[in-house]
Amino acid sequence: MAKTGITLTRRGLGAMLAVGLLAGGLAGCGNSDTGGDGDSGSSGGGNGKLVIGFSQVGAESGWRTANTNSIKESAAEAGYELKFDDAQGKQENQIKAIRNFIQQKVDVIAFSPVVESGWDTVLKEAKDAKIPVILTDRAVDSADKSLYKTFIGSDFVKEGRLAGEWLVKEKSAATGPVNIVELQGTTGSAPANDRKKGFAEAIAANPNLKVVASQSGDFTRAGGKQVMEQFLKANPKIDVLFAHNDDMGLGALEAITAAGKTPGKDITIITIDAVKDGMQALADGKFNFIAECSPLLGPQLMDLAKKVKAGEEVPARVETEETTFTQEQAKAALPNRKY
Ligand code: GZL
Repeated sequence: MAKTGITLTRRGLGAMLAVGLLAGGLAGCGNSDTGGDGDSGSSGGGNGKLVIGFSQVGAESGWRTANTNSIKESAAEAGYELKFDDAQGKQENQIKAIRNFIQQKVDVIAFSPVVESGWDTVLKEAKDAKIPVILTDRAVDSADKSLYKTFIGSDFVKEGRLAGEWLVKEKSAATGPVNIVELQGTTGSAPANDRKKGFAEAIAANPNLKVVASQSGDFTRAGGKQVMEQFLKANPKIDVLFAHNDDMGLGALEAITAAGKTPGKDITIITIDAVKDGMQALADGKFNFIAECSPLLGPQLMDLAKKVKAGEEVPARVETEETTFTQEQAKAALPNRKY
């Protein structure tokens, strides 16, 4: 995905936000209802609070739960009214929610698009209603960049590339074919498309590395287990599993052990996210490498919502700072993990 605008780190924005929240909090400290799930109260400037309509993908993974918590907690801390909708993984539910937010005349609309395509019509309706839109976590493929103010989230191509680069090093001594199976995220979603792309580009450096099977497990544990069972039946020799998120990797662990194989040893496992359960599997030696994808977008979202509502200039893209973990690094990091 082409990057435009300035990339601000989470840390830099965090400091700016702290000052903003303190000022906002003092001003709004008289409100008992500080930003929970706004299911009442007039929208817009009704009670003087900034009103954000947020459409969330669903609750498919540990990452998503942590992302939802971050957004709800940050709205409460900022004293904003949050109208939160869980789309249960369905684009039509997100479109409906966005139309509801438009009718309710919220101040800002933010959402994590479940898939990349099919948003232009509803985003045009928001633009015509003069309600600014912020993309969080996942991107859209709209050619018209004026349909939203900014994107906050990760570089998924980089996450896939980091996973592939680690594998190239890990298997540099291999003299024969290294068979890889890939559990893709939700079909059509930006993280699935981009992680697949980044990983494929990186492993091209070692011709022994071959993706012999690739299928969506929809970012869920159940999906990861079910598809891994099929991979194990159809592929006698599997050396590596690349899962687009921890949850599918955790589901695959059950299938791998049920097939009498030792995860982390018979099959090298690489995932993305670094949620607590994934980091525990890594520390326990069941996973081998994780590329982090931070779900803690709440503070940045609140800061940007305040700015777009005030008509201030914001960067076209705000990227989160992330890292990677080996088994040893996971053991050291686990005690302080926030999610
Ligand atoms: C990535 C996010 C993905 C996570 C999955 O930013 O959209 O969706 O990697 C989640 O765990 O389901």
